[in-house]
Order: sequence, then structure tokens, then C-alpha cells
Amino acid sequence: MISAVIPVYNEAGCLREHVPALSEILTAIAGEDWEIHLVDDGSDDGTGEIIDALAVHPRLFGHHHAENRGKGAAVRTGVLATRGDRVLFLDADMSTPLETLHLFMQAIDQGADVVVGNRKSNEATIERWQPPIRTWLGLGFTRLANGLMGLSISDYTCGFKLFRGEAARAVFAEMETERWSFDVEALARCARRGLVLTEVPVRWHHVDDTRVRVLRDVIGSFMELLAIRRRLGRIRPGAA
Ligand SMILES: Nc1nc2c(ncn2[C@@H]2O[C@H](COP(=O)(O)OP(=O)(O)O)[C@@H](O)[C@H]2O)c(=O)[nH]1
Ligand SMILES: [Mg+2]
Repeated sequence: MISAVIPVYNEAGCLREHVPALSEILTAIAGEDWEIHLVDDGSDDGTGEIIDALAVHPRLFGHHHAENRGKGAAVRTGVLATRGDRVLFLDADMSTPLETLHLFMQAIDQGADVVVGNRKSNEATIERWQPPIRTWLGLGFTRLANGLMGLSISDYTCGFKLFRGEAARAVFAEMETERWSFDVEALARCARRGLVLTEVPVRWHHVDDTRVRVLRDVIGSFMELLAIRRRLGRIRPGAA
């Protein structure tokens, strides 16, 4: 079974279109053996009602946070509710085209425990770039995270990652980072467990409508990174 988790914060504009598209791809891959978990993170634009309406479908599940807690907290809520032996999480705006899922499934079949989308590879196709400031900050964030944690991951924050189910649930049960740096904690915990991590180049189409507020989120993400380093120390792969 494949489980998909979508963290959702004020996405009333795109859910009705994107969730059926995802259901279709999952059906093509897994027949009826899929589920989708939509996690509404305290939205105030009617997203919650749309999720409830979609969740009348027997394989679609809605979860609600009473208040906005952050993408990391929402992904955690969703992942811990999954039952699949594959767990995908992806952004509501579907910046990575869903066809990519086939490649990610192959990587797991070939032995990976965790497959992360990589927008920085030469083989990645960026159909529409983020604003330059986001690209530069992203580069700084990646270097800093790698330096602090002793890892060498090309792209932490691409919102498209596939895990073996047990690995996802074990890692997310331990997660404490609630906002944007949660990807770093998740991948650091994967490395610490000695899980096999594969990066796959993706196609990416930046969607302008964003919940990222540069100044607020840069400071918040930096504080989160320091907290992750304090909690986990430098990672020795396979040490826990
Ligand atoms: N749960 C939750 N999800 C969020 C929050 N902010 C953003 N998201 C989700 O995270 C994903 C990526 O957000 P987006 O605004 O597209 O970020 P960008 O693509 O990096 O500009 C989307 O699925 C959002 O709905 C938040 O505070 N809580
Ligand atoms: Mg986006």
C-alpha cells in the first residue's frame, strides 16, 4: 500500500484539482491499495471544509490542527496516521510533477529506504525558478545544515520525499521540529539510523503563491537548525 501525506495551510485554491490528480496516479500505480492523508494546519480560508468534503472518499483522510503549527508538525501528524509500506509526502501545490513518483518507487525497489527529490542536480529540470533570493538562501541553508550535522545532502527542502513505511513512522515518531527545518531533522535521523538515502533529480515548477515569509522564516529556520544540532549532535551514520 502507498500512503501519501499532504501538509495543507490555506490551499483552498488548489486542493479540489490536485487531490483527484494524485488519486489517479496512485490508482495507476497501486490499484485500490492507496490512501491520502490531508493535514489541515489551522487554515482560515475554507481549506478545512474542502478537506472534510474530500474525505467522504473511503481512502481519503482529513486531519485538523486547531491552530497553525507548521509544515513539520503537519507532516508528522499525517505520517503517524499512515499504514502503507510506502509513504510519500508532497506539497499541496504539486511543484514536482506526480509522474516522478514512478522513479521514486523504482529507487525503493532497488534498495533505498528514503528517496529525496533533488532540484540542485544537473539532471534536474527547473521549469520555473524560485525568486533568486530564495535560491541563495536555500543554498546557504543547505551548506549550513550539512556543516552543522556532518551530512552531504544536496537539497533538504524539496517537498517530495518517499520513505519505506516503517522507516517513515519510526523517524517521525521522534520528530520535534515543527516548522520549515523539519526536513533536516528527518534526514539526519534517517542517516543516524543507517538508512539508505537516495537522491533523485526532479522536475520542479515553482508556484508563486507561497507561505514562506523570507525574513521571519530565515530566522526561525536558523533557530530550528541550532536546536536540531543540539539535540542530535553531529551525525555518525548508523549510530542509532
Ligand atoms: N501544515 C502546514 N503546512 C504548511 C505551512 N506552510 C506551508 N505549508 C505547506 O507546505 C507546502 C509548501 O508550502 P509553499 O507555500 O508552497 O512553499 P514554497 O513552495 O517553498 O514556496 C504546501 O503544501 C503548504 O500548504 C504551515 O504553516 N503548516
Ligand atoms: Mg510551493
